[in-house]
Formats: sequence, structure tokens, C-alpha cells
Amino acid sequence: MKKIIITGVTGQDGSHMADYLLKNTTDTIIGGVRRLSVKNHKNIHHLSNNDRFNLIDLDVTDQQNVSHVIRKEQPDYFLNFAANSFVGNSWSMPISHMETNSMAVLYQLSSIAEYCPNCRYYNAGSSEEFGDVTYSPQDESHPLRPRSPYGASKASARHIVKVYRDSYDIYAVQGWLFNHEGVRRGEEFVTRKISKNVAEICKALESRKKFTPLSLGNLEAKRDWSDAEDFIEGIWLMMNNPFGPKDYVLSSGKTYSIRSFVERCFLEANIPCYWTGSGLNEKLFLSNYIAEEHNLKDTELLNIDPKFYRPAEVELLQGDPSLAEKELGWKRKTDFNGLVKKMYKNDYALLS
Ligand code: G4F
Repeated sequence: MKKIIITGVTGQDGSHMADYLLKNTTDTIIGGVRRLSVKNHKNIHHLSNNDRFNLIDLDVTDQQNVSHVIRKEQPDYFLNFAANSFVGNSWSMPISHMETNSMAVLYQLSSIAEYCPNCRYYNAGSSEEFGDVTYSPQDESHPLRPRSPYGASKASARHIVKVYRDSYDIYAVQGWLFNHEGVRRGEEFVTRKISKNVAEICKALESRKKFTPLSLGNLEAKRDWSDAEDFIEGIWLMMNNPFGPKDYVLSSGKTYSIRSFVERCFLEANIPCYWTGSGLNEKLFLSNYIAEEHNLKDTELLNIDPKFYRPAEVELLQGDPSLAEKELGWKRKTDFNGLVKKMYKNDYALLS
């Protein structure tokens, strides 16, 4: 029976990883949590009576705390999902992004090197490190060209992970994870924002109530979206790789615009609609034949708000997962349409 520390265990990836390990191993899971005045344990509430799941106080930006935990617990695996993960916020909080996403990795690895060198280490890397991409699809050889303080913090962490792996022979890896979404996704990320708002609009239309249109920024950016639960399995394969510690791209290999996600989600909700205007004046309206039938003429479903644009955008992300598929035998279960459906249905059910 092994001991596994998961940081960021209350978030999307950390909580799915805890679920996965409790189901597929006999190991003990220690979730590291930061005390907040308002508890955010919704994603791990169902684990509160599980004997193999314990929580400890852990703030990844507190070097002393991190060092003490690693020395005391002597974990077999340390999986670091704690991060400032919202790219849009990283221009207003660049230092916090560097501290949480990069310096914290240095604290963890320096403590592992000193007190627990056999511990296997994972850090959550990102396709945002590729940034201003030079070719598609992006693979493990693509240069790091970040466009945001967030991307720069993850790229910096990648170098730290490699230096510790090469210098101290630590099993340390950082996957390049492309966008991964699902029912536990934070509501500020674009996919969840869309699925939640479309579900609310659908409910409002059904009950003939007023609603606020969905407001978005750049509709043309393209992302390679997958189901977060599929990625958890890929990460665990990376941590137990017969080829040794190596960084892999996890992605679907396909890319879709934000606009496509919007259209697919309204289709899933069975709300017929059409676009008008362009740029900042672009809007999505309820189709006339439905609008007239329900006395809802000129009903606006979506508009553009410049405040959701970023100072610098990653226009296109499309990953090449073939190395992970070949060497790790990694497979995905959910495709783009399946993901939109799952997220929309979950948000609709939450309103019932
Ligand atoms: O959902 P997003 O905020 O995710 P983003 O920036 O791609 O980052 C996510 O994926 C990364 C992996 O590539 C992770 F490393 C990172 O932690 C995070 O999980 O935005 C997606 C796209 C962007 O192009 C953004 O400009 O959607 C565009 N967008 C348009 N309107 C919007 C909105 N994004 C948000 N969050 N909100 C909007 O209203």
C-alpha cells in the first residue's frame, strides 16, 4: 500500500485523481488543502467517510509547510495540481501565478531531493506553454512560446522539473495537458460558463421567464478540448511509465472554436438560433419561428463583451497525443460532442 499526496485536491483534476486512485488502487490518499474562510470542498465531499482518504493543511506557497509535510509523510507519489489555473486572471496577478505555479514546484522538488528522493513527482503542465504556436498539431518537441504570465509560469516550472529530474535522478514529470473540462470545471472557464448559461436560458425559456444573455469574449480562438476524467488516467500512466520519467502531450488531436462550442451547446439544448453582426457587435438570437410562437421576438441569447478579451491571446491549440497513445497505451473515451452533452446535461440537471 503506497502513500500519495495530492495538492489541489478540491479542484477539478485533484478531486478526479483522488476518485480514480481510490477506485483503481489500494493506496492511501492524502489531500493537501489550504484553509479558506469559505470552504470549497464540494468536489471531495463524497470522500469524507473514506478511510483511505485524509486531508492535511498544505499551502504550496509556504516552503516550510511543504518541506515539513514531505519530510514527515514520506510519500511514494506527490501529485501537484494546486495552481492558479485561470489564464485570464494572470495579467492582473502575475506574481501570484509565478509563486503558485512555479516557485511552489521548486519548493516541492527541493524538499523531495533532500528528504524523499524516491518519491515520484507530477506537476500539471499546460498547452499554454506552447502559446504562439509555430506548427500544428503541437507535440512534445514544440518550442515553449507562452503568451500570458500563466503560460510563462508553467513553462518556468517545466524547466525546474527537468533540471531536478536530470540533476538528482528524481522520477519527476510534467505533462502537457491541453484543455480538459467536465462537470467539476470552474464556472469562470469558457466551456462551463457556456454550458451553465445555456442550461439557465433553456430553463427560463421553458418556464417563460426572463433571462440574461450569455456574454463572451473572443469567439474565434480554437482549443483542443477533452474530458478531464480521460486525462487522469493518462497522468497515472505517466507516473508508472516503463520507459521511465518522460513528459507527454495529452490532448484529443482535434481543435474547435469557442463559437463551435456555443453552437453545439445550443443544439444540445434544442434552442434554434442565428448569428447577426460581426466583431464586438455580433449577437446570437432565438430563431424567429420559435420566438414568434412563444411571443419572444428579438430575444438575444448571446452578446460580446470586450472585458472578456485578453491582452494577448493563444489563437490556436491542437495537440498531438500520438506519443502517449503509443508508449503509454493511453486512450480517450469522450469526444467533443460527448463532452458538450455531458456538461450541458449536468448543468441542466443541477437546475431541476
Ligand atoms: O476556458 P478558458 O479560460 O481556458 P484557457 O485560457 O484555454 O486555459 C485553460 O486551458 C489551459 C490548457 O490549454 C490550462 F492550462 C489552463 O489552466 C486552463 O485550464 O479560455 C478558453 C478560450 C480563450 O481563448 C478565451 O479568450 O476562450 C476564450 N474566451 C472567450 N470568451 C473566454 C471567454 N474565456 C473565458 N474564460 N471567458 C469568456 O467569457
